[in-house]
Amino acid sequence: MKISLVLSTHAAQFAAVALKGDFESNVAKIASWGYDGVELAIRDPSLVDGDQLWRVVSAYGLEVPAIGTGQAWGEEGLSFTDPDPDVRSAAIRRVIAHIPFAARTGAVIVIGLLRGIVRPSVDHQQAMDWLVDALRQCCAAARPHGVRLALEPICRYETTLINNLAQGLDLLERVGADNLGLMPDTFHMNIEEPVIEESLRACAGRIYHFHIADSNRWYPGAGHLDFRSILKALWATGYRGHISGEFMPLPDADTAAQRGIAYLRETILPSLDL
Ligand code: LER
Ligand code: MN
Repeated sequence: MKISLVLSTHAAQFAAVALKGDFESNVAKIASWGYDGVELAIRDPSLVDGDQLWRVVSAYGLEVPAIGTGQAWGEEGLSFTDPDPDVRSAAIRRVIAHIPFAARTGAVIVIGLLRGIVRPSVDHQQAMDWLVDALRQCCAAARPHGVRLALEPICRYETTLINNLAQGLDLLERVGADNLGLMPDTFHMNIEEPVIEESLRACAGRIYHFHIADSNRWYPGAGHLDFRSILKALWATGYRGHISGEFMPLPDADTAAQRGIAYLRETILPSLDL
């Protein structure tokens, strides 16, 4: 099982992005700690030099399994379900702008909070219709380039739209695009799923990326999640992509990143007999 770490290309507000700051020195550290890849959180692809990013990441032998898009929500308020049609269009254009770099690196484009959170004034059914329409447009634009998208079920404390994997599977049905899958996140699943392993089993073949953090959103090993059982269930679905660390930079970012990978590589993965 390959392990990656979320890395922002710019200083970001989102607290669970493990590492922020100078890009190349972070990539060098992540590679030296034994990670296989970096999931890049990119607010706006027009503000980064994709050639340069890819040169740096490849020079350290790392992959880019996914691109996170949530900063466009967090920092600019873009969303697929905003009442303002111009904001919805801007969110769709922003996702489409990620396609060239995703095609080049083989990264999955992650749709997390960019879907929006749906305020009480907005009709839920209307928001779902906007979401389905936006995902169809993004998937249609991505398909000719061989690019896949992954929708992340996010817990109730952060959004009212798609909190669990069953709702995610229903959404995939409605969108009807084979380049759209799900990205389960162990932190959110611990809040929303009745039995994490069973929910994962129901998603066999539709998991395109995976986020890992412990129950308290610290690094794996710092909380009470049973990663042996969860990762066994994930493997049994046929998923062979990266498990990507997205956890709080606590007690500090470097310590969290090192302890997380040590726990997974030394304690959990060897016990799975994969
Ligand atoms: C992003 O991957 C995530 O998990 C959300 O909690 C962002 O707020
Ligand atoms: Mn996540």
